[in-house]
Amino acid sequence: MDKTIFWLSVLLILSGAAGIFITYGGISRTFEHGMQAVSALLMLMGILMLPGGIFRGGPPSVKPRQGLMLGVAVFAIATGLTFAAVVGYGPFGNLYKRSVEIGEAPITVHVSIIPGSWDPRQTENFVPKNIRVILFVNHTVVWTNNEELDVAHTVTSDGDLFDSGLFGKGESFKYNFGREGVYTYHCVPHPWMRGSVTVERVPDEQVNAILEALGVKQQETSGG
Ligand SMILES: [Cu+2]
Repeated sequence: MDKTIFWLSVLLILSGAAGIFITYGGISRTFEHGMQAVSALLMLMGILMLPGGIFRGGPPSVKPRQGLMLGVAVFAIATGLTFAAVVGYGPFGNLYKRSVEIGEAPITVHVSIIPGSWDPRQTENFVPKNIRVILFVNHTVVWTNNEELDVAHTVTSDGDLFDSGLFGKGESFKYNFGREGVYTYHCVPHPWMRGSVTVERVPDEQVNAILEALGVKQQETSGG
């Protein structure tokens, strides 16, 4: 076992983990993308170096009991961190909340809640029903209640991501989608009213090309 390589790789993994923790914790947002990339790289280097440190010059000479305890400790920490990330606990909470922090897109997409949507026989309610948007191009969606009668609707995410609450005739609800994915939604008082938003992410150059082609003035894409 090579102690220098071992501790260096542990240091790399820890600093990488710290970097990822900090960016996901929303402490530093300015350098978010760069910092995540660097942190992930540090962590990867550490993980790749670790076996070299442990097995260099023969198998590790830890006593069975010590080795077992070390193994259990490392496993427990890794499991804990993974679990925290999956459920969005603590600093990982922002992993899921980031969708609402993105700000408005250069282009707004409109979905109409057409007259008679309150009636189950009206199968077209959210129009268009299934839409695709691109991050930083048109991730801002506005739903407008175009009922002729005084009927309120909601735009409620199936996955607890967004909920307009009831909004009446002539009113609208706006949401900025901040992460790629498929988001299905419904209306609470009229559960047969269903729709979906598919959010896609394309490389920055492509975003610029699309905006240029559409003649839209570009906005600052990084949050601040
Ligand atoms: Cu409704």
